[in-house]
Amino acid sequence: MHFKWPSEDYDQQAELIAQQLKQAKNVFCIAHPFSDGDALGSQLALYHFCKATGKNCYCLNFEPLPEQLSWLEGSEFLTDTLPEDMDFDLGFLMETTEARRMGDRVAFFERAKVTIHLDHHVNVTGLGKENLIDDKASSTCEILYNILEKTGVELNLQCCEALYVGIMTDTGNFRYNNSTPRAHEIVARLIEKGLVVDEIFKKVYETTNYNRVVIHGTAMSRTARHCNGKLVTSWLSLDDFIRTGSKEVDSDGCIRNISVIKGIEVAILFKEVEGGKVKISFRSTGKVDVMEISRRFNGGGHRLAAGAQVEGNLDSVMREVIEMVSQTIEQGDY
Ligand SMILES: [Mn+2]
Repeated sequence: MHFKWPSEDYDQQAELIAQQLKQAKNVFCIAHPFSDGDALGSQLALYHFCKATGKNCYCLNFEPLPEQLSWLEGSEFLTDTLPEDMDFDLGFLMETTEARRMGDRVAFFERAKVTIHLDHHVNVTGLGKENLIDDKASSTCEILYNILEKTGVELNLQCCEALYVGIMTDTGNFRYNNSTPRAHEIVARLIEKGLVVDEIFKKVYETTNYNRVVIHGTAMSRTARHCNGKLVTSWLSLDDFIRTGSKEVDSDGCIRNISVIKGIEVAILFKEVEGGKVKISFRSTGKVDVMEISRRFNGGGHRLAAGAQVEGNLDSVMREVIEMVSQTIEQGDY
């Protein structure tokens, strides 16, 4: 079941989860692999809330954090195991569209007496005993805020900061159309608690490294046009990452650089990753439903931003995807 804020159903569900959280003693949370601001923000906000209210909270995370996020307080307590002898009252699954994307980490979810799934993606099946999924929410952090608000507990600065980073990054700095009145309302409350927003902005967006600039430049220099300029693409190979000494997280945001070209409908970035696989990121400027396209490659996401990961070599994957998307655009089949 999906919930839409504001409604009585939403309110009741948020209240129910808030009560369960208040009563819980031992809590853990998992989010999707390769944390973004919303995945990590929602985990750490829950952590700070639990810590402040005398609960144990374990934030499971299995990959290195991007530098732009690793400064968030609580990041140092991320873990990849749960204590064997602990009974967990609640296990949260944040920001996860489907179990398949979670791999082995789904096994952790079974350790909790009650599981709770929070998410804001489209067409997400609730994987928890309790779910609060609202595809109109700006972010998972917004949904978590709505729950924490119901507890009546005053949120501390670290919790507010984590929630703010989630909402800020998922709304593209309050520019995308998910920057709803509710998102702004929540952010206003968070700022009231004393957040220094320009410092947060600088840490997230203006702390870059040389490798990042070089890998972005590499992707930009390979921008190619197809379909009379309605489709633009670029690519990065494993060799590019090795040659420039950059990691995959350094290429985050590359697709934004190429999707700002006037007149395009779709932008695609192909990234070769370990294990003979290619990661594909899709962006639409409005007309084309790229979530629908990514589904054809077993991916998912949102209507305007989606992704997939497929097996195959970079050249052949690129050829196949570009041809398919070109046909979709030419046929006006979207
Ligand atoms: Mn999100």
